[in-house]
Amino acid sequence: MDTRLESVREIVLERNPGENEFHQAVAEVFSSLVPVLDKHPEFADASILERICEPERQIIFRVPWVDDSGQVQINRGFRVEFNSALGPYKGGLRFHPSVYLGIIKFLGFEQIFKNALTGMPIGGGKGGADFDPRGRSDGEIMRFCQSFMTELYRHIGEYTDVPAGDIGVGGREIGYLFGQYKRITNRYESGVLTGKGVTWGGSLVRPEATGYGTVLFTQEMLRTRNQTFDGQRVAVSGAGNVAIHAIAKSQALGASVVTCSDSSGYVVDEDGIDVELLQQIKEVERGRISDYAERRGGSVKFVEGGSVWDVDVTVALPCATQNELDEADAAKLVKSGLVAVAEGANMPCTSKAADIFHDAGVLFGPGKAANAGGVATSALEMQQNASRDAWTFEYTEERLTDIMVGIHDRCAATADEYGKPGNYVVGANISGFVKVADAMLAQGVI
Ligand code: NDP
Ligand code: 2IT
Repeated sequence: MDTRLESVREIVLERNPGENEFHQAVAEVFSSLVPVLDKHPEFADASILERICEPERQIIFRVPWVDDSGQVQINRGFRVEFNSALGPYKGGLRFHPSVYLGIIKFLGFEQIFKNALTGMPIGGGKGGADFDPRGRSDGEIMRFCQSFMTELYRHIGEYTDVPAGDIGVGGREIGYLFGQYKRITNRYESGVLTGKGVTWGGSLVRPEATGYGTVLFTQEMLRTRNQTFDGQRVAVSGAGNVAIHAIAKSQALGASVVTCSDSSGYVVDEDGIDVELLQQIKEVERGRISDYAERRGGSVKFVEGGSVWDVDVTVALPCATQNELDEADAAKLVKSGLVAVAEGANMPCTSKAADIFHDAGVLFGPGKAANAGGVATSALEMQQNASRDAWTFEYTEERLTDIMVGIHDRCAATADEYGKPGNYVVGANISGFVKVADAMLAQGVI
């Protein structure tokens, strides 16, 4: 790595000990930036790299709540307001027991460049808690969300910071969070959160947007090789919001999706995943994919503890969590004839896995481009809230499609410009970074 980048990376490692996922996300972006610094020495002169790696504000707070047995529980809440060069901080909230500052900072850092790529006026932020929603009653979820918002409310606002969902935070949680914000502030400030219910300020297509967008981005990558989704054999990992809608859109475009997974294992369904049944089990009953295999019967197989990437496919869409696909998985997929990978999740492929895909000539769509449809549709929700309007499904999906095609084309053009044709990692990192860096330069040393 270049000495300018290496010295900043060392500062990041030293100042943020133990935050491995954050270090990984910084290294991934930096790996693309040498030609940018050569072309724009003014960025290094103004210490843009050092500044962009230091969040503008980091909030860590106690979240006390009472469980159904009357026991007091204490969790740790986070909101990292990373960069506001392009607009109010924007990014999801994750409730998962693995959450700590390093996870929230990796996600917030990614979000800066992802949001820039969408072309919408949104900065980057992320938050969450080390709360495990699994097995908790509806009442416990509500009390947790209310306690979380009792601190968070003072830091957010439609012109300041606009949270949304991520792992463990969906429509139900956004409802409880919004209710508490409204109660404390006495303001019906629709634009303070996105991912709201459609009857009270939410946008149509927001629930589908991340999964749909990932597939639309993949479709554009396939198009550059005169291929389509029709007839592809697809592996999707995860069984949550992103996975379910990635499965639905892949199927609508003629692909056969044969897998989904959760943290206990994966399912292989050679007839194609029954997405309605999966949605019923995951979103209504809040069950597990082992229930799916049981209910679907026939030749459907549930493999406990196994890796979903053991299944031979032509398209892989990792939609569960970070570092879920490593170099061994990548090598195996390449050997069995993989054509394309797109990251529905944030940083699901390790950097070595991504290198293997690139070396093998597999189309590779990095998360900050491929999963940007979710946050882009959140920005469309903010637009609807600001104009007190509600768009149709068709119109909103058309906007999402235009945005995903735009992100694809911008990444491809930037990769060409910097001499790396077909490298969407280089395209996404450079295109996102330059936009934010230009705005930071214009706004002075802040
Ligand atoms: P959900 O909570 O709806 O679903 C998460 C899924 O991933 C579940 O099937 C879960 O299984 C699995 N999973 C989570 N953590 C782990 C883990 N440590 N090991 C194995 N499996 C795991 O979340 P989303 O679908 O919203 O998010 C999935 C990914 O997409 C995340 O990386 C998120 O950051 C990213 N993303 C989400 C966006 C959105 O709009 N929601 C937008 C852009 C990216 P289990 O139930 O067993 O934990
Ligand atoms: O990672 C992401 O982009 C999200 N979880 C969505 C963020 C948002 O503000 O919609």
